[in-house]
Amino acid sequence: MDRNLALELVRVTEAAALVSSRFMGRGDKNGADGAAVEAMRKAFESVKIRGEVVIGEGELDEAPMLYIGEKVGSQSEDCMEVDIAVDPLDGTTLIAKGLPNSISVIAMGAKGSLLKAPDTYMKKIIVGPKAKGCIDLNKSAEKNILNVARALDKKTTQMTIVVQDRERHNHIIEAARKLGTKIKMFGDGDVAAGIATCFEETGIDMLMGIGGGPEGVITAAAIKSMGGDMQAQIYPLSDEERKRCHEMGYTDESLNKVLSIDDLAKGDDLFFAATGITGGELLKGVTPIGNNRARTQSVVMRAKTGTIRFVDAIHNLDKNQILIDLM
Ligand code: VTB
Ligand code: MG
Ligand code: MG
Repeated sequence: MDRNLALELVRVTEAAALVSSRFMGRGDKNGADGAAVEAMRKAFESVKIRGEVVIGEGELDEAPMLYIGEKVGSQSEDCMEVDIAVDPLDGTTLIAKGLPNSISVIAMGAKGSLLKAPDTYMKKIIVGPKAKGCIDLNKSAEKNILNVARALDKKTTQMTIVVQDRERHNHIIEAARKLGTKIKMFGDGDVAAGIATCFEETGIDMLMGIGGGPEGVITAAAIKSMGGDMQAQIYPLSDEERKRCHEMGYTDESLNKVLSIDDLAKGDDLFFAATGITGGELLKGVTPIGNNRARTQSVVMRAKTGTIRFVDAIHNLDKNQILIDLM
C-alpha cells in the first residue's frame, strides 16, 4: 500500500472526531456515534482505495453505514483493494459523559490481512515490545504478570496493568492485587487502553481482559506497528453471540483457538490511525479555538516501517465541506 495512504486515514478519523466532539457530555451516545459514522463514511470518499469494510458497524440490515461488506474509498479501477476496520467512535459512553479517552479509529490492511472477527466479546492480553513472546492466554493472570515482570526486569510491585472495570475481570484484579501489581481501571475504550502498553511514558505495562472483538482486530494493527505483542480468543458470552460466530463460519473448535497477533492482523502491510475525541492518556481531545476553528491530535502508524507519527492539526470549520455539511 502507498505509504501516503497512512496520512489520508488521519483525515478520516479527524473528521469523525470533529463532528462527534459536539456531543461531549450531552448524554446522547447514539447521536455521537451516528455523527462519527456519517463523517467517517463521507471522508472516506476522497481516499484513493478500493476498500471493503471487514470490521464495521454490523451487518447491512442493522447498520445503514460502514456495515460489514460495504465498499469505501474512491473505488476507482487503478486503486488497490484493501481491508478496512473501523470504530468511528470507541467509547460512546465516554463522550456522552465527557470522560477522557474516547477516540475515532481505523485500521487498514492488504486484502485478506484483517481477521473477520464477529461482533462478540474477545479475550485479550496485550504488552509492549519488551515483553514480546512472554504472554500466554492459556495461562493464568498471575502467571502472565510474573512472566511479563521478568521480561521487563521489574518487580511485580513496579508493574501497572490496565483492566476494564467489569465484574468479569474480578479474577484478574484479585491476581494483580495478590502480587502487589498496580491496576489502572478504565470504564470504556480498550483500543486506547491497549495501545498505551506500547508507550513507556504511560507507565502501563499490560492489558488483560475481555472486550470487543472488532476492537481487538483494530488494536492488533497498532500493536504490530509498535512491535508489541497480543494474544486473543473470540469469546462469545451468550448463546446468541455463539450463534453469530457459527453463522460467520466459526466452529466450536476454532473458537477455542488462541489467536496470535499475526492471526488478527497478517503481515506488515498495515496502517493504523486514531484521533482523540475527549482527551486522554495518549491523545489530546478535540479542542475548540474561538468559534470557527478546532484543534485535533492524531496518531498514525505503519507496520512496515514501524513509524509512529503524531499529527496535530488546526481545522477551519468554515472551510471544510464535510464539517459544513454535518456540523
Ligand atoms: C468493549 C471494549 C470497547 O465497550 O467492547 C466494551 O472493547 C464493551 O464492554 O472499547 P461491556 O459490554 O462490558 O460494556 C468498549 O469499552 C467501548 O465500545
Ligand atoms: Mg463504536
Ligand atoms: Mg467500540
